[in-house]
Amino acid sequence: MSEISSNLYAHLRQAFPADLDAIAVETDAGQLYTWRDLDRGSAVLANFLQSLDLPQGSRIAVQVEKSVEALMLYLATLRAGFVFLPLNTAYQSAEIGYFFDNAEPAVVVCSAHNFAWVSTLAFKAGTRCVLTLNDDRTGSLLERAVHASDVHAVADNRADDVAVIIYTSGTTGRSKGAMLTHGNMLSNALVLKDAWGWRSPAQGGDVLIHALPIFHVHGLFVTIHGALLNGSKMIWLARFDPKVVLQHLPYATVFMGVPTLYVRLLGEPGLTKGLAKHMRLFISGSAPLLLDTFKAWQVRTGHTILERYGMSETVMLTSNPYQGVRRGGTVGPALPGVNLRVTDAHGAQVQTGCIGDIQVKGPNVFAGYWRMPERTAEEFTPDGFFKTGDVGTLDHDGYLTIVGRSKDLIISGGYNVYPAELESFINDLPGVAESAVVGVPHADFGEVGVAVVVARHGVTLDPAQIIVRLKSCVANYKVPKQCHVVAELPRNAMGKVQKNLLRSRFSAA
Ligand code: MLC
Ligand code: AMP
Repeated sequence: MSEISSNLYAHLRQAFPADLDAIAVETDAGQLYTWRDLDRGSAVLANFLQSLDLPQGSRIAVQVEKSVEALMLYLATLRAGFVFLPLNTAYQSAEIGYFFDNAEPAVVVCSAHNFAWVSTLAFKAGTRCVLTLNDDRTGSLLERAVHASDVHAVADNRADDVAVIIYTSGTTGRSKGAMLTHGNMLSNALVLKDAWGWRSPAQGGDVLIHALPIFHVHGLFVTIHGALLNGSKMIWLARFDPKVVLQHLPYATVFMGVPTLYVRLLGEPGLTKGLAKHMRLFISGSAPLLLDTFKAWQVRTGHTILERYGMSETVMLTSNPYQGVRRGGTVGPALPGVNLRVTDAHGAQVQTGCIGDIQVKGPNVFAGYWRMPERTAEEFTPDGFFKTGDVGTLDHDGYLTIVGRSKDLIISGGYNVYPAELESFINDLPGVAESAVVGVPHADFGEVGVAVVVARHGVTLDPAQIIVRLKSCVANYKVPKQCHVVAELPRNAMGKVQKNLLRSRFSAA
């Protein structure tokens, strides 16, 4: 038997059910896509991409609304052996311009309504081809690809070939592109298939409700690879709407969400044990799940949420057990194959129960930051462990509890917001002397940013105007929900801003 290529798509394709005419994806608009549609649609797009005669390793940057065609474009990029670069639809021109300059994508695909400004930035960065893809199956990508063949031989990639670049914002400086290989993602998807007890079609199958955006690790990899690698149907929701999720709950078995999704679902009186009785598994991640939410979910649905932990650079790292005790407030033990340790400031492993930095090693850990060898080296220990920037503690059973972060990061509704990035935007505004952005607790988003700003001598600043200015230059989810003008920022003896004081002062507000 010939050995299967290490190309991730080859493995996903091998897991498609024998009946290719079975439904693979059902959208909330009632569109049905079979497994054959996914295979042929991605083949057409892969052939089209390859017809562009792009150099090996070309980046295909994609900023489009969620659609099944966008999913096919992802699969097409994988199977053609190019590098997929997903971009949040909320990113504005300053953010996108940076990504294009840094990644130099050969192809950019965007929504038609953004074509003017996106193509200007792309051509400036040397991109050869800018195409459009809309969420109603229109756009120049599909028009140009229409004549391509629907038969395609999957590229023969090696496990260490880069498949995806995911940009993560930085605590200092600009965003870094985390390079994930075919091997990183396949190894992780295979581990999760076992760990979460995915039921094969022969065992009755699983049906996943896909309610997340498809430009980050959670909605692009954990959900999609999980379903495809198991031959499981997806109920594909264009956006998260708790009422729509409830309508589909009786026909599904698996749901994955960030904590905000669970909080909003709990706000629906229609969420009952009866409605959730066919469900097999609810999984939460990307941000801390409050114990209150964990418990309220048990009471309302009779299900215990399985919380897991991961990040863009590593895909999934730990998971509460599928069979076994799921402990609220913890993210469970390290997944098989993941070597996880908690260390002190000198890199020595701390005692069980003590708090320290979380470091990891394994086949899932990324290949480094795109064109940033020094930054990559800084994030690894001499013995090859990746420093996650998260702080936690392991108990006697190996369960990890995340207690904080050494990186200055706010996680809002599952999206990462880096204060340093916002502070630099605020500091550039006229009349601003300095600023600090801190995260405060929020009932819906878990945490939100608050900006604290000091005016230049003799200037009167309008906090509302600062928010308006920020909304015009950064993704809307990054914009602080409040802005306060103060006389000065509290500093310690070293001159460092005491963000903890600002956090407690403005939490109540
Ligand atoms: C939207 N807003 C947010 C926000 N989402 N503000 C802060 N944080 C967020 N996450 C803004 C909107 O722009 C709007 O601002 C206002 O808040 C109200 O918006 P909304 O209508 O309530 O937002 P909605 O469109 O419903 O989106 C909320 C959400 C979405 C929770 C559904 O944020 C979401 O899909 N989050 C999931 C993120 C995710 O997939 N993370 C995975 C990362 S991978 P205004 O000013 O316009 O009114 C990862 C690794 C891992 O972390 O381990 O998984
Ligand atoms: P990202 O860089 O967007 O992939 O975000 C990764 C970060 O999200 C991690 O480093 C953690 O700080 C956080 N994270 C992911 N899952 C969890 C979780 N279950 N609990 C707490 N934090 C989490």
